[in-house]
Amino acid sequence: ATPAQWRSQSIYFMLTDRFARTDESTTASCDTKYGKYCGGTWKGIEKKLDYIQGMGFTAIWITPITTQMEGNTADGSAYHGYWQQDIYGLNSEYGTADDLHSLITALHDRNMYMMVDVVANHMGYKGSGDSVDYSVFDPFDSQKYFHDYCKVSDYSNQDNVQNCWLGDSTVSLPDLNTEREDVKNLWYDWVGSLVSNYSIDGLRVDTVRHVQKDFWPDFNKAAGVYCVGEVFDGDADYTCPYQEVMDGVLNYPIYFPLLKAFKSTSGSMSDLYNMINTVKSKCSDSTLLGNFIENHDNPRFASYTDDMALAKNVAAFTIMADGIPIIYAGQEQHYNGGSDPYNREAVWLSGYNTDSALYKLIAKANAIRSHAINHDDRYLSYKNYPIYQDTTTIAMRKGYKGKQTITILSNKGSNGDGYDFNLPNTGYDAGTKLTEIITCSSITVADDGKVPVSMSKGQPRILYPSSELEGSSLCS
Ligand code: ABC
Repeated sequence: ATPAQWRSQSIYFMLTDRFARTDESTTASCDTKYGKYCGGTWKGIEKKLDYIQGMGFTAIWITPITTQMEGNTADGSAYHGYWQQDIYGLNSEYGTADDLHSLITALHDRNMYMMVDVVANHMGYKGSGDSVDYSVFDPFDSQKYFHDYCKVSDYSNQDNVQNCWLGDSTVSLPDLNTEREDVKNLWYDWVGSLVSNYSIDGLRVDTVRHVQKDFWPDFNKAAGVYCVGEVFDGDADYTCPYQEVMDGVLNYPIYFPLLKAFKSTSGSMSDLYNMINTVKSKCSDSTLLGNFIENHDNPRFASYTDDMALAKNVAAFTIMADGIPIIYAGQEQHYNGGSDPYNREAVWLSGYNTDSALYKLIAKANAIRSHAINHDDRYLSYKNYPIYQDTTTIAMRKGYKGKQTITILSNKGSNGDGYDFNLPNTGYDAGTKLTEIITCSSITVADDGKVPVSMSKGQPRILYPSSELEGSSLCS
């Protein structure tokens, strides 16, 4: 699928090993601290597509599928999929090629997309960087394909970031010499075949900042589908330029101020307000970025605060702002694991509860977003912008006049006092009847054009013109 087709999607991201098992167990133990395989499979995912679609997701992103380093180490095993050794084989722990085909067919039958994670920067080796037996790798079976061993040690030095190795002395990540023509061509051929063999719709590309920029345009072209790259850096001046070499990047610039604004009841709204504008001006297309507040590399949101209202607000932001929403499996169950590996809890242990507060909030936000998209084909290209802030509130608008959504977020938290205020700059005409989507209450725009908003217990608010809701089951 193309970038334009991806723009309207909403992604549910999961570690294949941790989402669902073929036996559909909801009790199989999975102690994150050991870093071992817990038994999640592609068949398991296929059996739980109702659960995913029930939240309004239209796509899934799964962790890498290639054959991995075997065995266990002090750093755990390759259950996450980022320690590949044979790029042509599949990780048999997750199932067979038939299972993967079957999952993708099942997604396509539901008009959903499959995004697969790919790693071109490195392989994975059980042992230190100076002890690698290169013959275990397919196809990169000789030292000549790799950069000389040195450790990534200085993220302010781009040569060091690109030419040295990630990992540690227990599991090293031999860093491919992606300047070599043969290495480039092997990757471009590989990615084209992978996408066509499995009918993959999009790719999440790992460690993009660790490979020289000029490697990526041809990689993205060879893939022939939307690619979203991981550039783990909060500086928009650093991260946005990667959108010149790849369709999209994960929105790390927003991630940090978003987290800061909502992880406590005293976070800064102005940093977030400013970053929305910064990203819009520095990235070539903010509507093709991947928005998230959780992933497998960072502590869960609920590890900072167990406040449900704050968790709802960040989820609402992720879905209603510019870009493609990405929710990390387990976020909807308010999982609260800390840093890697504790943030990789098995989702089955939640019993796939569809009554959880966040499951329902995410479903609502995805539903109003989809409705707004289907209702106005220009909705997605309208760039979201912040229209209001005070010390605990931020509001933003997306969409052309008469069909815009207004999202109002608060970091007062569940114990926050109720307050009313008149929201300016929404663009709605005086007298317009609005529906507040979270509570399904009605509001009329005042004569002066301001919207009387009633905030309570730190809950988010999403406004939309009531007359435009026709054809939607929301609040009917
Ligand atoms: C883990 C732990 C190790 C532990 C080991 C057992 O397991 O990290 O401490 O010892 C995979 C596995 C991991 C495993 C690693 C290494 O491999 O999933 O469990 O490590 O063996 C991607 C994937 C990630 C994956 C890999 C490797 C890459 O999403 O799951 O990890 O294929 C860097 C990379 C980034 C990578 C990330 C984990 O590490 O750039 O690609 N993610 C700074 C740097 C970032 C750096 C980050 C974390 O630190 O700029 O480039 O990411 O090390 C902000 C700044 C940021 C800054 C942050 C910390 O602060 O703006 O720039 O990020 O303010």
